[in-house]
Amino acid sequence: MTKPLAKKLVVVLGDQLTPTLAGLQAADKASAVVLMMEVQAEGTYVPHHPQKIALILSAMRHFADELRNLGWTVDYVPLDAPENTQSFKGEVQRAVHRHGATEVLVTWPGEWRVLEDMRTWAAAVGVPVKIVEDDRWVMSRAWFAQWMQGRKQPRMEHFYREVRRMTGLLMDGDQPVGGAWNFDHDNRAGPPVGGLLPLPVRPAETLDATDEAVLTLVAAHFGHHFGRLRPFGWTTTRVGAEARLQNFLREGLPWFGTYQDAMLEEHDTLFHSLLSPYLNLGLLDPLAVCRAVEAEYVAGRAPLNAVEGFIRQMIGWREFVRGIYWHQMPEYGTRNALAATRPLPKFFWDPDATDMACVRAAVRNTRDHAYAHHIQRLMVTGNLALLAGLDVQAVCAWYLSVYIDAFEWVELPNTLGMALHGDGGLVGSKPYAASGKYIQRMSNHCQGCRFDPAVSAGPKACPFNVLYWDFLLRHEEKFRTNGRMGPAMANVARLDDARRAEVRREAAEIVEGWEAP
Ligand code: FAD
Ligand code: DLZ
Ligand code: SF4
Repeated sequence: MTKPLAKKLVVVLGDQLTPTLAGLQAADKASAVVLMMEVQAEGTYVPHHPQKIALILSAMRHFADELRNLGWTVDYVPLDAPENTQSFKGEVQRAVHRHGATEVLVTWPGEWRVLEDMRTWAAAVGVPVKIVEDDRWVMSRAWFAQWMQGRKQPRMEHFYREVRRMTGLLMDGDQPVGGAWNFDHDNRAGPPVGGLLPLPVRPAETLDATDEAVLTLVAAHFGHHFGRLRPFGWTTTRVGAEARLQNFLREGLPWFGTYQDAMLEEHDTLFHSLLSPYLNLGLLDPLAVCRAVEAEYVAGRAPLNAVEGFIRQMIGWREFVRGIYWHQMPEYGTRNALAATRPLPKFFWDPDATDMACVRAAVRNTRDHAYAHHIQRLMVTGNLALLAGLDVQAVCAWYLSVYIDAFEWVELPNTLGMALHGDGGLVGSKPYAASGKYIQRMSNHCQGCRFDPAVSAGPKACPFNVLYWDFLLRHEEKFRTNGRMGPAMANVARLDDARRAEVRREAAEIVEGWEAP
């Protein structure tokens, strides 16, 4: 007698929208059923920005069609299905019964929280649940664990060189193209003035019926969350994401490096690619994107500083933070090395509640587009949170909820580690603490601000200046021995007692003057 075929239920999550996903490859198209589920719990465990929820749900619906066209049987549970239990586990349980499945296959998720939940599914649903490794990464978790062995201070730059060698990206034999691994010194120009055409702010997208249905649904269920739902400028399909990539290669990449760290009051995106949500959802393949970017250099259409800078973000930072996340969780999420506990002020949800022009622009961008570029995230809101000692957990929850591309594997190391130094120096060797002078150099925000970046005391003083000195004073003991903090700590050491007391008093006045939400 032949054994009856096992009926597999393949679960595909909202950030696993890749036709070659490991979980799909491990199943037989002819007999398996793919389960995709929209659940309220995933929209509310932190109050995600409505545009982020809309992007994920609409991209999921489009991907379900893509899979059906490829011959898969897809069981898609919409958010408003009357019997929807609104949780992953509840929906997997119902689907196992519905289809008489004998095994559940699921690909490794993007968040520790979801992995922990998955580990309870088997007991709840009564059939084996196999979690297969996500292979959409250049460096596997296992490779990273080995690389970490014996390293107390893992450095992204060392990791990045390994990945360059491994992939051959921008390599000339065993040497880096152009004779250097890193061209960051060419990538620190202030804001562009005249002559240059910045990347257009997201061209109006033709929303299809699927997008419109999702936007209506999201408005009804999540419309009260922070952030505007419309205008909705994100593309929700693989074809659309590829078109955005092509647009970036032409319009943004040549200037990406030079203006990578710049900020402009009147332009929210400058030459940034805005590709992170598509990469993180699985609509774009990171390595294919890097190869396309490298080809622009080879063809002479983009300079090396731009191409190397972009590739470093992708195979350097993006892969590195993912490695750190899975290597260090769950303990990593509880770290708070600088004991930062102050509640978030109102202006994190209301740009009009602050007079700081740079902060207002970053929060406005976040509210309107669920987006802020890296320097806004790191050197404006992140820097402010670091300097003011804002609560690490609350800041991380804010970043996870408000950004279109935020999944915990990438959000947490960037926020807790890079921006807040909450991991004590695992992601970055020194805190990215900066005064208003940095923001003045890299942006035109200060020109229209009621504060003055050249002033460090009194009513005109830029709050970043006062808080910067207060931060260094608060952590003087800790950073005294950090070589990379040397010049800053030498300046702090020179402050006399009267100036120290003045800094502390003014810093307290600033943070205590911030309105609560
Ligand atoms: P570009 O500037 O065009 O960069 C190209 C690509 O490089 C990005 O699409 C992204 O995939 C990758 N990249 C660049 N920097 C990083 C980085 N530090 N870590 C990982 N990938 C990087 N990125 C997220 O994808 N999700 C997040 O939730 C997230 N949270 C962040 C929180 C803080 C506090 C900080 C400082 C950074 C965070 N980043 C996050 C990294 C970075 O800011 C975004 O990837 C970038 O702004 C996305 O916009 P873009 O596609 O226009 O990027
Ligand atoms: C963020 C999110 C949201 C808002 N909604 C869903 C959903 O309805 N269904 C789904 O499969 N995933 C959603 N996600 C993504 C998850 O919260 C989570 O980040 C991923 O499952 C991690 O792999
Ligand atoms: Fe920001 Fe200070 Fe410049 Fe105002 S003066 S925009 S607060 S850095």
